[in-house]
Amino acid sequence: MKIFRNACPRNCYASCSMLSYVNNGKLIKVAGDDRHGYTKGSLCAKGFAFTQYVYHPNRLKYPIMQSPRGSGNWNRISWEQAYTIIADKIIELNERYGSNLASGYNKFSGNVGLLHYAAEAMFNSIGPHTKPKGNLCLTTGNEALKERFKQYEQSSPEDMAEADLIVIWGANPAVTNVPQMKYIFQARRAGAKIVVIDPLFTETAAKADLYIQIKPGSDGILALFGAKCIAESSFFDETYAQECTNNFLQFKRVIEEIPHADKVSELTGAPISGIEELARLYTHSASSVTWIGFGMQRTNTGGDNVQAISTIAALAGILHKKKGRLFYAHNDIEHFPLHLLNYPEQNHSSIASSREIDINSFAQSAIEVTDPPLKFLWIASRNPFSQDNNLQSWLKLIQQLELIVTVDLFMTKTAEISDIVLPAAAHFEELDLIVSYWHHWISINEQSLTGYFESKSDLQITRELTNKLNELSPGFSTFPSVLEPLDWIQKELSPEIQELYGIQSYKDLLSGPQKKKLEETPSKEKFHFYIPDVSAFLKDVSEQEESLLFPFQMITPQSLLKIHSQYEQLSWLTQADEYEHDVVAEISSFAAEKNGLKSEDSIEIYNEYGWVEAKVMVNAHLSKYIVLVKQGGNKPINWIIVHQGNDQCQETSTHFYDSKVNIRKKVVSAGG
Ligand SMILES: Nc1nc2c(c(=O)[nH]1)N[C@H]1C(S)=C(S)[C@@H](COP(=O)(O)OP(=O)(O)OC[C@H]3O[C@@H](n4cnc5c(=O)[nH]c(N)nc54)[C@H](O)[C@@H]3O)O[C@H]1N2
Ligand SMILES: Nc1nc2c(c(=O)[nH]1)N[C@H]1C(S)=C(S)[C@@H](COP(=O)(O)OP(=O)(O)OC[C@H]3O[C@@H](n4cnc5c(=O)[nH]c(N)nc54)[C@H](O)[C@@H]3O)O[C@H]1N2
Ligand code: SF4
Ligand SMILES: [Mo]
Repeated sequence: MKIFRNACPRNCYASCSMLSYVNNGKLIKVAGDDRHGYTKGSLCAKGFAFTQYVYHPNRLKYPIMQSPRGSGNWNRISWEQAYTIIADKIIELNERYGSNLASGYNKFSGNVGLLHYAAEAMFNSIGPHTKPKGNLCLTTGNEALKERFKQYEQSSPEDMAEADLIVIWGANPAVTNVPQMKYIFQARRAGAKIVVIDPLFTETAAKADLYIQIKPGSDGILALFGAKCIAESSFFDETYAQECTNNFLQFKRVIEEIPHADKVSELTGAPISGIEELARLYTHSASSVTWIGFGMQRTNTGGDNVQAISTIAALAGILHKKKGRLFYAHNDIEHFPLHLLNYPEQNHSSIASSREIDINSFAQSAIEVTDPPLKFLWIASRNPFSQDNNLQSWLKLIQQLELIVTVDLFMTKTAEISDIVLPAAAHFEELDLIVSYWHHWISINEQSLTGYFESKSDLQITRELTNKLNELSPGFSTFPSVLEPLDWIQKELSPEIQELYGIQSYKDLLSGPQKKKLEETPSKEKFHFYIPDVSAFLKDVSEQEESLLFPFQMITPQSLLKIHSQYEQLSWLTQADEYEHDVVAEISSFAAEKNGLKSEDSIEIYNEYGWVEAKVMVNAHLSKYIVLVKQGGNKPINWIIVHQGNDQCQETSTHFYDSKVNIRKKVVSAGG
């Protein structure tokens, strides 16, 4: 039996490191790694289910091709055939249009390892092409925090255990960040109060001392009210506040306009007692934590709300001489050279650079670009036909594409509409480096298994495709395909990174993950207060009031036993037939009564983009404004979700929760 050190490569806060137990080349067990100072040996159920994931009967074994597209008429092809078809197409498009702009890719978060930027490197190596720009998870919040702090530095989430108050705005760690819960419980055992502010009574809310059910998108006004209470408290030291910030006096003038608790209650739907208790807890806390979740910034008003919440966090911090902390996410990954992501683009004689398309409106924008139109799409680490918004535009996009290649481990909704599907390696089958966006630990992911049938790592696929391109058209790609995975790892562990993590080589990571050296006091910069136009802000919140046509806001949050569309075919985690089940629409008792519905009734959830059939589940905890639906499944709800963007053309995350819908009973025809 051999034991290897791996790291979970999912787009998950925890980036757990794990041990894989391999006997005669077979993975027999996965365990948490107790050398990881943050996860301390824990894994979630998805981590433990990797032994089933790796050998799942639905895992893709060989390159396959279908004709015609979408027919399900798949045939096995060799890697050599696959590379030849793909390289021929890229080269032919280049000859047709005089550049590679007609070739492009869409990639996101299937595997977040640093060596998974191989596709980006390969495309850069062939010169200007079409690529996605942005991040659909967390950009809105990131941009908002950049306005408040020039450089937002997040302290160790392990320190949450020492807080006396933890206020969680729109995050659901009991589902999305399981290892963090032990620090929250530790704080609670030592007497801390836990507050959860969320439109849904989540698994995290169920563990809280105070739960505030809020109307989606109205956090800002609640936060500003709390900020006013802190600033007006008798303990508050204004002189110190002026020293720590650069526009406190300007902010003080805004405070006058912030309404009283009764108006805040009317606008947010939160009870006055809850609002006052929140303000009291913040005012009396000596070491508060304010946690801004990704969930609460998935709307058009999300950015403003993040700014308002960072204000209450800053004031709480100032009140107790910098002892209050703010958590969102960090960008430690940007310390790394990211040689693959930043691989220099090959020069083109007349085109300066690649064509960038906003990832939030990828398909819609891709159909709009012409000269040349997008004709070849490479999809990796991504399942847009389940997880993206605006799927009607995706349908149009695929009609214009001459070749779609998807690299994945399973036959996803996206693979189903592709021409060629290439089998990707699982993380045990490749070497990689994993950097979290939440804690500050780095983990190596050793290769513990040989490839599953003919699957290959994304990096290996890139290397081989590059060779084929250069064989057919010498000099087409500049990608150094001779470099091995370990060469890329060593390039990432530059002298600066070694210094930052206190290591001398990758070998140090083989004996355990390492933590980045953190500065003693993060956020040393002065806080710059958010100065909202309060009356416009209030108007925005009240205008969100009921639309008669689409009175419900549809929230489609993350699920405990899945990562987006992943793992939904694993019987260890879901009921075998759950994938095939109807969509379940949770509605409030109020909505059920008003629409004459009961649990198990068949309905349609609809809006201007279409409709999706669903089964009703009446949820007594649900607010009357909300319809709650899970992501993924065989009939993804994303068919009726469209990101509207914002008027200011700012960089944002996708506004998945700005989705207004209505419901209607499904009419069953006489024939049944
Ligand atoms: N098990 C599991 N874990 C995951 C993932 C997964 O799919 N499954 N995905 C990972 C990824 S990629 C991400 S981005 C993170 C997301 O992590 P989280 O942000 O924790 O998760 P979400 O489910 O997006 O949203 C959290 C909460 O925000 C609430 N919310 C929505 N709108 C508002 C609002 O206006 N105000 C307030 N106060 N709350 C609001 C929702 O009701 C929801 O309960 O999770 C990561 N972890
Ligand atoms: N309705 C709704 N939609 C949402 C959200 C929401 O809250 N509501 N959340 C959004 C968020 S925050 C996110 S992050 C996105 C996630 O969007 P996606 O990243 O598209 O979602 P996943 O379902 O995780 O799909 C990743 C795919 O990558 C594959 N994969 C895994 N490992 C590898 C690998 O090593 N190589 C290759 N080539 N493929 C691999 C997986 O099998 C899977 O099919 O979903 C978004 N969509
Ligand atoms: S999904 Fe998240 S919590 Fe679960 S094992 Fe992976 S990193 Fe850890
Ligand atoms: Mo995400």
